Amino acid sequence: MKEVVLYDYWRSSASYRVRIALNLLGIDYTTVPVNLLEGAHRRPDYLALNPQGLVPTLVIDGKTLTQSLSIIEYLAELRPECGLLPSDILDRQHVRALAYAIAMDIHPICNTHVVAHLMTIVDETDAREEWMKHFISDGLHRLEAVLDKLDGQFSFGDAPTMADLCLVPQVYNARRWGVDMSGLKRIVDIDSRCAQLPAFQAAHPDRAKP
Ligand SMILES: N[C@@H](CCC(=O)N[C@@H](CS)C(=O)NCC(=O)O)C(=O)O
Repeated sequence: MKEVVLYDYWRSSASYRVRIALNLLGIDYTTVPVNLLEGAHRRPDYLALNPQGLVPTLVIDGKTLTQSLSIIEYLAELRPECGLLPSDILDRQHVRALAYAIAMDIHPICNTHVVAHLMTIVDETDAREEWMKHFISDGLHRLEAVLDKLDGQFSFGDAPTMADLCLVPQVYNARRWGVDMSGLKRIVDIDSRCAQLPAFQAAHPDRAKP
């Protein structure tokens, strides 16, 4: 396999998802930090790679891949035995639904450029914190209600799937913004189970920080 390169930002949850996936699959990769705070994702060299100007971007097998979930699905299809997506079509739908509840319902409204725009149209200095806390907490409580109906050690079943790859970074983010996690027992339990696994540990922002 040619060199695998992940363009990421240490605190980006979409990048964190892909780091966990690569670690779980045992794929060696090097990272190129794209500093969102310095606007590196809007510079021409990065836009040439990822015209959306978002992280992550993965270069693998000589191909340039964008969008964290489609990258994870690519890896899952490349290595079906890894179990990131279940083999059963209905189980796969359930895993995608859990992953999308985070990646499509919570994450986009809490993205850097969204909240940066909010701060240009409101006067309250604490609007950013309020916004993040509100939408992350609301989204996680809805997800908790779904997870409560499912058994298993992880989000879906007894091994990590794409759903956990989305959950763990979102929980990291929730804690960072001071979301009260007390009503989210199932989520907290799954997160601490994942935290025991080396693939999740190695992907943690504290380890990814340049
Ligand atoms: N749907 C995309 C979202 C990627 C995304 O929004 N990444 C964030 C970091 S987590 C980003 O690049 N934000 C830059 C910005 O908002 O300007 C994916 O899953 O890859």
